[in-house]
Amino acid sequence: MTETYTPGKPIWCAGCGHFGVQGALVRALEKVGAEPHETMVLAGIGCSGTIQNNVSAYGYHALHGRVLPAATGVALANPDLTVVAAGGDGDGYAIGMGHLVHTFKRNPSLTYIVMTNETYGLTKGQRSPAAGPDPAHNEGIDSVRLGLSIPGSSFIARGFTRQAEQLESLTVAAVEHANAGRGFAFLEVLSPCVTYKDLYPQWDAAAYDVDEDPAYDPMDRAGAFATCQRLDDEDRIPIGLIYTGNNESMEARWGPGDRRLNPGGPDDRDVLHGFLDGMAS
Ligand SMILES: Cc1ncc(C[n+]2csc(CCOP(=O)(O)OP(=O)(O)O)c2C)c(N)n1
Ligand code: SF4
Ligand SMILES: [Mg+2]
Repeated sequence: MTETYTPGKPIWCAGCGHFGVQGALVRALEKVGAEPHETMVLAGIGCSGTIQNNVSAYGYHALHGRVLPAATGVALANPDLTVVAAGGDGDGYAIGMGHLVHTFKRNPSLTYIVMTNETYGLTKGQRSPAAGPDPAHNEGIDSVRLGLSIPGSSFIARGFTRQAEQLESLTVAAVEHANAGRGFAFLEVLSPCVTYKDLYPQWDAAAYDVDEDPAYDPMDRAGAFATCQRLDDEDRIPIGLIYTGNNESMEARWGPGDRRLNPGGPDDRDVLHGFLDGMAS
């Protein structure tokens, strides 16, 4: 299938940050050696969600906010696939937020890239949860600190489309983390919507690169949280590898071949087959 599939052309406005996210992802997949037939890109709705049309891989356009449960199912069903979920901050931090919290907690081995632009680009510029309620202040949801506060999380990074080389390295690190079976690799990307909310000037001024700070230790969860909190108080935004740890992944916890959501309960594959048999009869 992937041999005959020609990736689509992006439908994004000229200058949209999502081009940079896609470029970094395509280069990262090449670098880690993820072949198209061994890769699946799943995406949410929104301008960002169309990314799965444009990458040479298996693709899935999820229901609004539901990309993470779909991606978790794919990763569990075929652990040999490189699984990349992607979407916007509206998709991931509003209707999809419950799934993000529980995916941090469960720690399945897949990559999730969130293109944050503080707006709903596709539906013409409503405020996203990352923007917060008050346009004058940066009081939006910070998913980096959210992830740090959940003990099961194992990889948290933030890139910026203005920093293309770093974004590519972070994308490689995220995919490698997931492909090594080390758990959920969360990569938020500051990806401005130049049409409805051009944050390039503000984010250029506010970005603080923790990768360049020799005193910053990405293995120290509490230290990472304290640094992110302090930077936020100073109206700065940390970018770089924020946290990496060695928490057990979901599939390692479940054990090979065990697909039961309720330990001791029926195998979910039997439940599914029973359901399908019932539908067919
Ligand atoms: C169930 C449902 N509710 C609402 C919508 C309308 N809708 C389309 S895109 C979108 C938000 C997109 O914002 P974001 O995820 O941030 O992506 P962006 O366009 O900014 O890249 C919404 C609410 C929808 N498609 N489906
Ligand atoms: S509306 Fe905004 S997010 Fe959507 S393609 Fe245009 S610049 Fe990008
Ligand atoms: Mg958005």
